[in-house]
Amino acid sequence: MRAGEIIDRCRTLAVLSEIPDGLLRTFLSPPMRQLHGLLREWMEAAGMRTAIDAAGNLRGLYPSSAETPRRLLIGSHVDTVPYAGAFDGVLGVLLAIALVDALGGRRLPFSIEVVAFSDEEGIRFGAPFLGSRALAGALDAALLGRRDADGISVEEAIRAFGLDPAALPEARLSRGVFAYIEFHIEQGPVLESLGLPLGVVTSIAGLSRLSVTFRGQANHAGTTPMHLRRDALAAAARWISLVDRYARATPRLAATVGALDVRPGAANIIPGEVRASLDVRHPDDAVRQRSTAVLLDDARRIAARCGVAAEWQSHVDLAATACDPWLVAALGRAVSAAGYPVHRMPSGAGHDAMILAWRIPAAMLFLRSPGGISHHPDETVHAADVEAALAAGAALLADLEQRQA
Ligand code: HGY
Ligand code: MN
Ligand code: MN
Repeated sequence: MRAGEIIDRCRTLAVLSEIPDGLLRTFLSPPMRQLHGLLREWMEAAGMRTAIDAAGNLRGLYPSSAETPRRLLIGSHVDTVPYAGAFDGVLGVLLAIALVDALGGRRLPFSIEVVAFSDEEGIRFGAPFLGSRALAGALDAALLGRRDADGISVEEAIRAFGLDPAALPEARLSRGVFAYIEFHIEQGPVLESLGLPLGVVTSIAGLSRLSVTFRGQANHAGTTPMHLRRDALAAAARWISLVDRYARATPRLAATVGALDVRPGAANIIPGEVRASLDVRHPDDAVRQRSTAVLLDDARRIAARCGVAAEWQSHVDLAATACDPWLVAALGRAVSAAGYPVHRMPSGAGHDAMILAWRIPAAMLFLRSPGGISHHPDETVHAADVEAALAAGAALLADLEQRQA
């Protein structure tokens, strides 16, 4: 399968959306069923047996040449952020299917399992990595009890999709899985700035995600004098500009307020309550934790000055993750064997690989992001870079085959 067909498949999947004016596909939403239908077809055409596990992950198994539990896992996620591009996540699944397809029925001394994770972005339930957590045995009761905007819990969503939460233990990684590889777009400007097609990921930045709520007093916008107001949005706005200033002054820190929910939300009412998201990333966990604590302390201090209250809830606190050194070296060898320059680099974005790394060796190969843009409809890839990733992936399989034969 050539790069053009892989890109076409990504664009075919990109129309399977919950919204009419862009791409949004969340955990076990209706478009996910259509996506499973297409991916199963493509997986089965490549010689895989397919199944959907209790967490909604679609899994394709390409058997090995002999009776062995040894298995290589290759995958990525198929859910998206709102108004997403066509490649974040799905490209990794389609590259995995193409690598199996390229074997043309030839069996390796290990089986290959391709996995399309049901939820990595965490958009529906505010908690990311639900799919890969199921493989790691970490989709716990607290997560299963989280509710979406309609009050539906994760567990109820699983049942509504026709799956059985009681079968979650069967979704766990099988005993013989020896490694996880994820192909993914870089989602940033580095490879493009260096003029490189591929990047071998050495580590993944740690990730904190919280919601910060400012509570003041809704009141009439025309009759309430400025000095008598307890304006939740005015306080939040002061804090948000401080988040931006603090992050710009802290090397390698990324801090983002990406979502604001303003209540009651009318032009002639002083905002009584504002719920702000806070996303903090850094390669060093101590810096990330300290920065998060400073920003929350600032929220409380600014709120007090504005006569409002501030409180917060943590949703994600994931440690920075080192990719497996042996796999990083093997990916480097494969990229070189495929005839491309080897560039090692950290990942600022979070990925399912950081969850799989709790249980098995995990590593990633990045493809250049033209324009350095992602989580945006303009996200794209070069066909030549998809060809490069296919060649490197085939070289990796050959290397693993030789070492295990
Ligand atoms: O947010 C992230 O880093 C990833 O896109 N889920
Ligand atoms: Mn993403
Ligand atoms: Mn992604």
